[in-house]
Amino acid sequence: MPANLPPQYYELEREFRAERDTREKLRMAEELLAMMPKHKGTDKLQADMKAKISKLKKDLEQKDHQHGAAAHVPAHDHIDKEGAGQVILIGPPNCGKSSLVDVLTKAKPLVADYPYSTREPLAGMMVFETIQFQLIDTPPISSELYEPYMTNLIRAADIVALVCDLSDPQGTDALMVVIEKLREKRILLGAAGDPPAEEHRHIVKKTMVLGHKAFEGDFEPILARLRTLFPSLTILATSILDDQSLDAFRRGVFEVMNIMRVYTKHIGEEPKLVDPVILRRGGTVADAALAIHKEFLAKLKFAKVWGPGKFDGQRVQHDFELTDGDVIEFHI
Ligand SMILES: Nc1nc2c(ncn2[C@@H]2O[C@H](COP(=O)(O)OP(=O)(O)OP(=O)(O)O)[C@@H](O)[C@H]2O)c(=O)[nH]1
Ligand SMILES: [Mg+2]
Repeated sequence: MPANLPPQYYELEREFRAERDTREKLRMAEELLAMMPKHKGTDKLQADMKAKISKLKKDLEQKDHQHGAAAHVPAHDHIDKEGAGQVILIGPPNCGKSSLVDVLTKAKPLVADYPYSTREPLAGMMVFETIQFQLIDTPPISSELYEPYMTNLIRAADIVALVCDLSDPQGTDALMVVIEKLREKRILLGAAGDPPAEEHRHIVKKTMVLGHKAFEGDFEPILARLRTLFPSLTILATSILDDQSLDAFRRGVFEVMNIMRVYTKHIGEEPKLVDPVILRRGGTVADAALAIHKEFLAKLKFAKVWGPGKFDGQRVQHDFELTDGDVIEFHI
């Protein structure tokens, strides 16, 4: 019986054979298996791929074990998420990624006036009003360097902040190298949504673009070029020397994350306006209750809400849509 595999299968299989990084190879093998139509004609192929997956897993375990035993080399391809969202800063060498993480968080990455200074990822927390976002500083991406673990790190992040050096006349060319490199790894930088049909195996990573080292020299033309190159993306001009631009970045992350904050209060008490429940925009009273506890939602009778566009203490039902900054009092 013919296997009837889709053409994309053969394409991915070629990449799979060429790939040298074990973790990436394992990911591809799993993707290949998922792509196989499940019928008699592919029984043998499926079994072969399952065997390859199990061998790759074993190799990976062995590698991790060796690393662990030898020098406790940390695995760089995963950083536990903290806060309301994880933002990975990526870009060409020397564009200012580490400087941004340095001024926006308490982390202390190496900042240097020479390229390729960052060798490994480093996370820090950035405060935005009443919540925090996790920023990840990363090694540069260029035609000379691509750390294989970057693929998994970027895939896992909530948002990519693509940093372009506005003081470098070749800044946008260097950016294109980054974009192409990621396309090879089947990551498209864009607004959220499905990848174009011809690239359906790619994932689209929500991206914002930072025109960095702004407000000095002749920065406007490159900024304008960024706007032309990425018409659908949020583009911000930033400088570590300009606090207003850094505040705009904090808010920009919040906007691109497409989340909102809802503050809960006990009956008869004043709201404390700290530690909000984080919801997707457009979330309802029921979503807020569920975010607290499943049982809470089951017991909920109604809620009272304070916020713009509502009567103070307006009594609302489960499907009432909340907005950022609302205060809510649950009645169970
Ligand atoms: N004028 C100006 N210089 C900046 C700004 N941000 C960073 N720099 C300088 O740019 C250089 C590179 O900064 P880094 O933060 O180390 O750059 P990076 O992107 O982390 O570099 P790699 O880790 O090597 O890829 C340093 O000399 C910084 O002082 C800025 O907003 N304005
Ligand atoms: Mg750096």
